[in-house]
Amino acid sequence: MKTRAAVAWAANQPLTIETVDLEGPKAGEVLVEVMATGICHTDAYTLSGLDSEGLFPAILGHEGAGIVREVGAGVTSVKPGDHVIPLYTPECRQCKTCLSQRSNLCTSIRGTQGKGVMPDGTSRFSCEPVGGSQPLFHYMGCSTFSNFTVLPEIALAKVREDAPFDKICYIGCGVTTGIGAVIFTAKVRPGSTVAVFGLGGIGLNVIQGARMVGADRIIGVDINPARQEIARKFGMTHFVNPTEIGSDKVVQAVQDLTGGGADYSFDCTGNVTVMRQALESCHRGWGESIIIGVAPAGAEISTRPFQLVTGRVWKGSAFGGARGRTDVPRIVDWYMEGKINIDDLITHTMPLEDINKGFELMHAGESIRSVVVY
Ligand code: NAD
Ligand code: AHE
Ligand code: ZN
Repeated sequence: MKTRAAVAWAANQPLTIETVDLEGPKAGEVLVEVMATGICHTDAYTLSGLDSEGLFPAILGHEGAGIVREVGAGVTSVKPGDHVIPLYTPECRQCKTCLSQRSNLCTSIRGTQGKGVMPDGTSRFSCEPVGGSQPLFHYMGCSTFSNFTVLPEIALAKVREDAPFDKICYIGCGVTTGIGAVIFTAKVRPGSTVAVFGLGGIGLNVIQGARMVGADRIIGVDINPARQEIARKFGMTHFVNPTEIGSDKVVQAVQDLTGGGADYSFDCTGNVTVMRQALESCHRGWGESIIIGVAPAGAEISTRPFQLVTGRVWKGSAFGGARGRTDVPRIVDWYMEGKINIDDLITHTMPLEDINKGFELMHAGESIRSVVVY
């Protein structure tokens, strides 16, 4: 079949809208009509050429919601008409990691996913830009910047049908990543102090997660002063702007506001200097710092080992530690029950033709989340 898609032909080039050929689902695969997709900073990161797994030409996008249109042989967990959220972290429930119940990092298809192909090693997408059909790479196993896409069955969370696609697409990455990092990864306790570095599409969800679990003080750190107002609305109690006080004063500022250091901190910037600040802002003896931000290929983190010897813990979180097929439908329920606020974080919506505008708004710090509605 043919589908409309935004194609990333090369790093740092605007996406172009193309009519793309899409092969139908093979065994264990599902054809999904994507109804809406968010634009996450990770899409911009890969488009920038700094992703060590970045491949071109590709169809980016990993934060979608849509409807199952066709299933391949042997598919049993979804059927045509079901509403679904694509999962870049699938849940096969059979691999060593899934069975361990100790991590959400399902390994069953991670190898081929990182190579931009389906589990059988081939792509379902191709395009003829200048004559001659050329395969296009899938992205994070999702490619939601295409109106139709094909995914493995294990990479789909079935969700309730009354939930609006243009809002719940954000649960496909940002909402789950932020709230999940609080609930599943850090397991933040009521009454805790929390410091959140980077108040964008992820950090604001960390803040609302921290408020949900009853954190006492929630410190937000961002170089964009415009983030203060919306962060307070989501539960931030104190704001630190590194540009105003000097970035070398940030650690002390968080320690002063938390009686010696935060119980938990979260990096939501992808900047390794900020990751160090987040760790060192934690309380001696027990503070835990969670890295959510994705850093450029080759970047490394550092700190004095004494920071860890004296009890601070450094860990990371992918997709908020959520098990997609199990947890994502629950998070959709939380939204529908009014327990979490998604609407106020979606600051812009646009048709696919304007997708590059969504990237521009992100880079200018003007949007929290842009959503493309097909
Ligand atoms: P975003 O662009 O919406 O937000 C980033 C925020 O960080 C902005 O508000 C920006 O002003 C702020 N910032 C930048 N430099 C800063 C600094 N030096 N100090 C303080 N604040 C600073 O991006 P996002 O969509 O929220 O994504 C944030 C990061 O999380 C990205 O690196 C993204 O790739 C990553 N991410 C990781 C996962 C995961 O599963 N681990 C999932 C989604 C996104
Ligand atoms: N290809 C990247 C990996 C970047 C990364 O860490 N991705 C996160 C999700 S970001 C969503 O916005 C993730 O899930 N990581 C675990 C995994 O298995 O990829 C790189 O840097 O090489
Ligand atoms: Zn993302």
